Amino acid sequence: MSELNLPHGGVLTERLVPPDQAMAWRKQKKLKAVWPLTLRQLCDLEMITSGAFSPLTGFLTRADYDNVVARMRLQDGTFWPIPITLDVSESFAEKLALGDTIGLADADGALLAVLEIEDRWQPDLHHEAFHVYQTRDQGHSGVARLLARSHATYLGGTIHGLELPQHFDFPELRHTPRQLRDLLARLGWSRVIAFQTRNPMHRAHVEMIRRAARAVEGKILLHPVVGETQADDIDHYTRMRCYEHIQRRNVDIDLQLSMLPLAMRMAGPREALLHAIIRKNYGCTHLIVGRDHAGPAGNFYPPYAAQEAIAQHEDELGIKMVPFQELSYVEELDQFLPADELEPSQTVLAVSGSELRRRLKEQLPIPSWLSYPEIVDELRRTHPAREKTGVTIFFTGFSGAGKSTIAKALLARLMAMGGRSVTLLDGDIVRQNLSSELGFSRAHRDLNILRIGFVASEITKHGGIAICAPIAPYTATRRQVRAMVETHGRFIEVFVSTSLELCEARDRKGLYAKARAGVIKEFTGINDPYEVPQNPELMIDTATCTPLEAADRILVVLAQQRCMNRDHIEPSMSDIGSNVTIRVSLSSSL
Ligand code: PPS
Repeated sequence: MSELNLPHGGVLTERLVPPDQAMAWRKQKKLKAVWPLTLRQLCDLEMITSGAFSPLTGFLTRADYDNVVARMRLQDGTFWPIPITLDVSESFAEKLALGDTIGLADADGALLAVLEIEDRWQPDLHHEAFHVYQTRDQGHSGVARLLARSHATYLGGTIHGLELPQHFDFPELRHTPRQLRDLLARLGWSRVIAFQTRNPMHRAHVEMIRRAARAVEGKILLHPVVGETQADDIDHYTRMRCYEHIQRRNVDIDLQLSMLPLAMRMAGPREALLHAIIRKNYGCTHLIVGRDHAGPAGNFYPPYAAQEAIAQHEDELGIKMVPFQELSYVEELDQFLPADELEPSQTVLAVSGSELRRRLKEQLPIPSWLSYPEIVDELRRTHPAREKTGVTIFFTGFSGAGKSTIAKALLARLMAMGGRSVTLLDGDIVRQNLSSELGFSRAHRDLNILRIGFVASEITKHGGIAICAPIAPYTATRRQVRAMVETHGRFIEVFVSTSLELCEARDRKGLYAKARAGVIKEFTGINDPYEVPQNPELMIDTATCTPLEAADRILVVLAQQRCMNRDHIEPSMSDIGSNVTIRVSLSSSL
């Protein structure tokens, strides 16, 4: 163990208390409140408790936070690039005083740690974004998360860990820093090169670790991030199977695989610095840093900004960087080379990440030089053909606009085509079952829509078709549902734009008359708001088309978006005018 790198700050600050103390904390009544941790916070807590975030002993206090944001240092001068904070709702924070102790629980309510509250403050999140991410642009996924999804109050203080979060996935590949250090020591490794990744690995990555191992005569720690990553990243189960294939394929490389429960911020250079500190805490002596290390989609940082940041702080960090340029495949040599080793006469082949994803989705061939067949097979298993991808068709509009009627017509069309499971979550049906205890206040409407969104996203995840037909009057809630569903498949928002006047004139349920008479309060359009969708995939006014015509227009959009096979819908894919008639081929399945 002594030959491995020392932890950042000199010692591992593991925070787990002995089992008898943990039991005492669980039984004692002094806890002021219990905060249910978000996934991000759960990851951060695990990193603090295990010592992976050494020398942190808890969530940052205000002085540490201010220093870290402004100059990448804790108050005592220790280098630390990213604020690790606990954000809680104002209503939760209001109940607390400095000096109180609160519990921190996982989603099942299991108490994982207690926090002694030393500080409580309202952070300036825009200031934090500007310094940590170098932008306030919400096109940056980390910034969007910080600004749109953080709670308003930060709590700072010391953590006492009662237990580490339970993981049932690949438990043999999950190590605390101490466990990994012990393992590396048993292997007799002293020069250990960490490879950070949140993606599947292909042949270029293998070339990279091979070159790194050769260059510094070290062994490889394959250290994939399996905490919170980007919403559209490939799930870590698939990735882990891919990494295991890499290991089996390359037995000549000394390679240890271990999972890292980090929540990534996609903060580019600052995040790369954090990655270096974490790997140091696990005993590594080197870290591979490639192009765009820890950068989000959208070119927010120059391609080699992370390398420059690490180079600048390498001495103080005490871990060495193995920098890499992008590797390109040279056809004549059947080999990957960095840009500075390429000859102008050579044929360089490249497939971008997005092109690879497209090929997987469209079931197109993946060149053998790019990856190994078993990795392509794994990825194909998790990228079903687009026509088999789950989809949610989400209607929104006034009561009586025609949502349910079109939804039923669409259901009938889809069922007639066969081959897919279709579920209708109609507003009224949901109100009778899933949301029977809810009324029509904003809070209750939001809850109702989020429940529908949850069920729809599960259906979508499993490759089904969910048709939802609530009023869903609020833009922000509809957006939340879209985000939930798009993690797993497609989301088609259909705004049934039938005018309020027509809905009221129809008044099929007699509800408008009651609302006008004041018998029904908070009735959408009469005495409650409806926020018109800005960018729906489709707008349908039932004043100008029949339910079956409307259903057919949706089918065309589904086909255009490749949620179903074009061959099954005929004839015109381009004409989505209100008069379009589409013949559905009954013999074929989706
Ligand atoms: S929401 O806002 O999305 O939660 O509403 P939703 O669940 O879709 O409403 C379902 C049906 O409830 C009837 N109803 C009302 N609608 C709006 N406002 C008030 N106050 C209200 N009270 C009862 C109405 O018939 C809705 O069904 P649809 O199918 O839209 O007519």
